[in-house]
Amino acid sequence: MERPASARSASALRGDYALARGDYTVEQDWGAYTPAKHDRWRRLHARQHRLAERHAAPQVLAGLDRFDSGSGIPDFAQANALLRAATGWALVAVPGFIPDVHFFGHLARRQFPVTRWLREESEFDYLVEPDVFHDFFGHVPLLLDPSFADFLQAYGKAGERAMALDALPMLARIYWYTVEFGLIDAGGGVKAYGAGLVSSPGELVHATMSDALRLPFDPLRIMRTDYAIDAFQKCYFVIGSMDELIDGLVDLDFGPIYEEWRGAVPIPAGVILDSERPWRAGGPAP
Ligand code: HBI
Ligand code: FE
Repeated sequence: MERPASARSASALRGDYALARGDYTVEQDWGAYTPAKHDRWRRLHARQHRLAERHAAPQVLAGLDRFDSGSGIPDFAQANALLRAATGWALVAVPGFIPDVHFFGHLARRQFPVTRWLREESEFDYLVEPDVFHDFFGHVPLLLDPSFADFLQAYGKAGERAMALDALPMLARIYWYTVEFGLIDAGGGVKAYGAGLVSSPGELVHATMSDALRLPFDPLRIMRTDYAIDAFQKCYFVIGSMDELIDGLVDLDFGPIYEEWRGAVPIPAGVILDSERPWRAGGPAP
């Protein structure tokens, strides 16, 4: 099985793709995780959960509590029993990054690809490629939220269309600034729902507590905005409710947007346009 060219990490991919099926799924092989791996998971989970209690969105915390996965690397089959009953989603184990066409295809069928390997001790604080901790602690809890679950499937379906229109980079920005680095402020202050924030000790605090540039959620603005993959984000986008994601996506007519903007130079991350006001607690600045 050839290894997919990863969209995000310069280094060669590290998962074992030899046993991957045609859709890039593999067995999780939960029995193969060593006590040392489960111990590392417990330490990662304990540290991150303490930060998540203060800085993650309530929907994320509710999902973390329902999966209750602090005692060791979770068995995806057990997680799926809860997940299928709640929102019809199921986790599929993958060796790591998989080609866009397969990734979108899984999301369109309410299947979330979760990397099966856990980071090394030397990567405790940061790694470029998503591992099982990033995916399960960062992404999976929100799959229990019905509105987010609907959005993510709609995103998967939109991805298949974006590929046909050669506009994948624009749609990938939506994933990046919401599913990976999204912020929500339902009135009680800015909290993180994006997995890249929820699973990161440093950026979770930075995104919610620093004077970072935060802008109101705007799908077209996001599709025109560049991003960096190996540093803290230079800007974040804030929704007021989870419904904004699905509402913002289902009403978009991507065809004309792609036609107009596909070849445009992206807006550099961190730039604020003349017509824009940063997000302030309680809504966009006056
Ligand atoms: N594969 N396993 C995995 N996890 C991802 O988050 C992922 C991927 N392939 C492609 C991809 N993300 C991005 O290109 C998304 O924007 C689609
Ligand atoms: Fe991710």
